[in-house]
Order: sequence, then structure tokens, then C-alpha cells
Amino acid sequence: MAWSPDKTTVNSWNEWDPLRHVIVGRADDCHIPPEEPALDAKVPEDSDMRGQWGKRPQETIDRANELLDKFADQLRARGVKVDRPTPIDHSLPVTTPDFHTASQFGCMPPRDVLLTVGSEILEATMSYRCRWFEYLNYRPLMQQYWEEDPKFRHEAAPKPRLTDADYHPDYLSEKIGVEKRLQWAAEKFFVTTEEEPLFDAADVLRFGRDLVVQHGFTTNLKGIEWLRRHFPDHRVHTVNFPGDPYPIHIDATFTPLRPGLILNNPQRRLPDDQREMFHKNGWEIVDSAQPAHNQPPPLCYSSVWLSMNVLVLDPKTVCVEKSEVYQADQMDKLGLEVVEVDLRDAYAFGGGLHCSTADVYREGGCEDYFPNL
Ligand code: DAV
Repeated sequence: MAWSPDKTTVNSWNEWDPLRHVIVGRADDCHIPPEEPALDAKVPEDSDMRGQWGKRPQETIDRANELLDKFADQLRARGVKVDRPTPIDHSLPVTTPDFHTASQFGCMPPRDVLLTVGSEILEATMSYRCRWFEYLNYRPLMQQYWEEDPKFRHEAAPKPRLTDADYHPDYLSEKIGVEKRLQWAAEKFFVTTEEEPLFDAADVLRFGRDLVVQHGFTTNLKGIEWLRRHFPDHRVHTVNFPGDPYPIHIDATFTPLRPGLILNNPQRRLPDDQREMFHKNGWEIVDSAQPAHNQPPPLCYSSVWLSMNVLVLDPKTVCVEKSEVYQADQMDKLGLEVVEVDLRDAYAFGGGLHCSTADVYREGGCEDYFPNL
């Protein structure tokens, strides 16, 4: 499949083959959404975000955009084509026959919404009410790709109803405590119920023929089963990480760097029985380095482990956030060339380097990295 910068081709089967075309999010008009069950379960109990909502301060939006623009320029300078979403008005409420919420979220991070598998880009169901319409930020690009690439499959998962039946009321309390949260995570008792299929794209990792999906707050077992039926030529594996009291999105927990090598957050280790498929097929799972920071930046949903939320440009080159010196050092020792990217002031908008992007084209095809299953 020949790649040309003039006309889009959608093709990406894994997280590490050479990247040629990517979407980078924008911070425009990003809002802290009002309270709602799934979001409240994720905001850490001691977070400065509790109890406030509305548009984020303009100076933080401008700063995040400056960094995201620079990141896009860095990628372009390395020969990667970069597209950007078209922001909708995120101050508008979301009202459906089943629920109402007073504002939306933003168009960062694209990784949460768009799942690229081969020549398909799938819009995830999402599990927060404020993110129900987020796909609209990407529709101009999806339409353009559809016009330019006759093989592009633009797909959308069934929109979920997101009634109260989707959320366990036990998680509505503000004072659960980390101990209880860890116990619930170990028991796989998450905020989302099994009322209907739910998944965020950022819970899915692509390993060629195999998809590895995190069961947690934002993706339930029915969501994983939906993916299994939707991708019948893939093997879909369910993983979970009991050490994470706020388990959403896999990119700060489990990060493949190249065939045979995965970084795992040392506080959120993959349980032994789930390691087998990797070990049997010659994959090494190594603890990631420690984050360089003790605290996330202000008004941030994510943990300090965005340190390992890296973007792999090819199996020898990886983008690491500039202040994450321990992570960069580890990459160096693992034989990867590090590209430093200044992005910490954009973390509050929903994620790090990998989360800020969604793949359009990586070289290579669908390989089987797990022949012994
Ligand atoms: O560790 O807070 C971050 C995921 C960002 N989308 C964490 C997970």
C-alpha cells in the first residue's frame, strides 16, 4: 500500500511501526464538565478540580495550544503528516432522550475517541456523557479521508444510552478512600455496569492480529465483547490492572515500544495469569521508570504516570515528554532514540503524548506477534 502525502491512506495495525500520518488534538474551548457519575469516579478525591466546572482558563488553553502546535511541527519536521480536528462549541449542553449534561469536554485527546485498526477508524462509544458528541470534532477529517481513500472504512460503535443504569451508585460518594478503591479494582467492581457495551478507544492497544483491551472504568466487558464481534479476524484479550485506584485508559499503565518489549507501570502490574500470552511469545514486560513529578499539574485528571504515555515514531525512536528525565534515560538504556517534546502544560487537557494523537498511517501490515496462544 503506497503512502503519499497528497492523498490520505488509512492504515495502522500496531503502536510502533513507522508513523507517517497522525491526528494531533487541540485545546480550543476545552471545558471542565459538570459532575456526572463516570467522570466523578475518575477525578481523584483530593483533586483541585472537585466541585468546579466551566471553560478552562483561556491562558491555559493558549499555552496548551502553543505546545500542541509545536509538537505537530516537530512531527512534521520528521516527515509525519499532521492533521488537526475542527473544534465544535463545547459549551453547548448534551441532551438526548435519556440524559442531560450542561457542557461538553473538548477535542483533546483524540486517542480516547478514535480507534484505527488497519484501514478502519472506529468512533468509540465513550462512557462519559460530556463526551457523547466528541466525534463531531473529527467528522471533517473523517469525511475528507473517506473522499480521498477508497478503502477507508469509517465506522461508529452504537451510541450508548448512558442512563443512570450504566453507573454503579456506590461510586457516587466523594469519600471512598484509596484502600476501598484498590479493593474494588482488584474485584473488578468498576463504576460502569454491564447495562450496555461501553468502551473508550484509549483502553485498546493494537498488536497486529491481537487487540489488548483494559477492563476498567471506561470500558466494560460488553464493550470488549462488542469489539470482539466487530473485529472477527482479530483475537481480543481482556486485561486489568488491580493496582490502579482510578483505572481508565491503558496508556499510562501498559505501553508497547517495539515487537517483544512492553513497559508496565510498577504500581499497576499486569496480574501473573495475564502475563502468560506475552511470555509464551517472547515478549518482555519491564517496569517503567519513575515519573519525574510528585504531583500532576493543576486541574489535571490524570496521574503522574503520564510519564510513560509516550508516542513511538518507529521501533527505534520514541517521543518522551521533556521533563520526564527518568523515562528518557530508561528509553536510552533500552536502545531507543529519544525525541524530547515539551507537553506538560497540556496534560490537564486529558493526557500525554500518545493520548494527544490518533494514528492515520503507519507502515506495515497485520502481523501475528503471538503465534503460540
Ligand atoms: O494514570 O491517570 C491517564 C489516562 C489519560 N487518558 C492515569 C491515566
